[in-house]
Amino acid sequence: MKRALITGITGQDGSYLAELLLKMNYQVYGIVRRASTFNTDRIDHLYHDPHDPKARLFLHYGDLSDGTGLRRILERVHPHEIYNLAAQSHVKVSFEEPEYTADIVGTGTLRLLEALRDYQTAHGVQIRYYQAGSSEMFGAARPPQNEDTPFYPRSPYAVSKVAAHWYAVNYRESYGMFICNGILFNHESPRRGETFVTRKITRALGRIKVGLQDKVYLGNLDAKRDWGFAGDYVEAMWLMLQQERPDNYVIATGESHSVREFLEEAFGYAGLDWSDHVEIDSRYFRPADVDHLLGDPSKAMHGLRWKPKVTFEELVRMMVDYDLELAKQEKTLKDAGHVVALRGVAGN
Ligand code: NDP
Ligand code: GDR
Repeated sequence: MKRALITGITGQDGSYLAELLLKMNYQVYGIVRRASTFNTDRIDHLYHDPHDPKARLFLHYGDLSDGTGLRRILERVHPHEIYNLAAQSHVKVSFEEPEYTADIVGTGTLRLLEALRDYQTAHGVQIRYYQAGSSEMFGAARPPQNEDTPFYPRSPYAVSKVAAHWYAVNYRESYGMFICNGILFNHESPRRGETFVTRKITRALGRIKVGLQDKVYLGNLDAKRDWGFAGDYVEAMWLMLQQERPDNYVIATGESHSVREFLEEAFGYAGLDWSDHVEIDSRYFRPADVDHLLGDPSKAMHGLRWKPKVTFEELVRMMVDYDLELAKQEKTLKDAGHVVALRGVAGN
């Protein structure tokens, strides 16, 4: 049975990837960071008590800031594949916490690669490693962007992802390690963090529709992104590690939309006019933003035989449907006298 180790398993992508690998009969090991509250909501449906013979998902406490802990986990798990998805992944937050972002996203990747290099030498094995790169690395580069487009990062997050990308390339070239860099464009889902713009919009829309709130406050509506579905994108991660040779791949839909277009699609689907409910608040603008990301996924389509299945319209509707249902549940709780927090709606 193949064993995969996932950092960032509690995040959006980690949960879809764990689901995919379990379906393919892997044993899945996830690294979870300790928090004072439970942070495993997205994977709770996959978890069985480790005493249960059905259990194939196992969790270990760990953090990308703690290299010794990462080394210990490798020795306990003996993985065949590693997916490094852990990150402080919020671009706006990276302007507020640049040192922490660099430590986890950039140096954290280096810690894991160092641990892996030593593990491979000690055990005489080769493990396949996936590095979660981002279209943010292209930043201000002219669209469409592909594997040959030079990086022009526009935030501490993006600069840190560029560092992680080049560490990964350098370890591949220096030590012959099997390391793939996925350069993934934005991908969303009903499990998307509630402070990213798509989910912030659909969460607010659900609540507006059932009368729990009236407005949502946003920043730059002109930014254009190439939005796909997270469930499709984790398949590309797996495919990269099944190839004969490690490489870099852009994963995208090849179609971009502005935040304004996302609003039109989402509110239109729910039978509302977005302009009645959206206010601009300067606190959501970034010191430097990325205007237009549009990926060219030709290499992945030919080399990996990967293509996105969910369209932009289907993605928006999937998220709106889910968040409308969630808002109805909140409404029921509120009507029964419970406090319903505005968590996520007013975030970044
Ligand atoms: P999320 O923010 O949803 O998940 C990030 C994960 O990293 C969470 O499990 C989080 O744990 C974990 N994490 C954060 N800090 C640490 C740390 N110090 N040590 C260990 N784990 C940590 O991100 P996504 O799932 O959306 O993205 C996955 C990866 O792909 C990230 O690296 C992201 O930067 C990158 N990416 C994402 C894209 C997207 O559109 N979604 C596009 C391109 C790249 P916790 O749950 O406790 O917070
Ligand atoms: P992004 O995603 O920065 O592309 O990073 P996000 O959804 O945060 O922003 C997309 C665009 O929307 C604009 N915007 C707002 N953004 C947020 N979060 N909140 C708002 O209120 C708001 N109003 C307008 C932003 O300015 C931006 O232009 C995501 C993350 O998942 C990264 O980890 C990943 O690497 C990239 O996608 C690809």
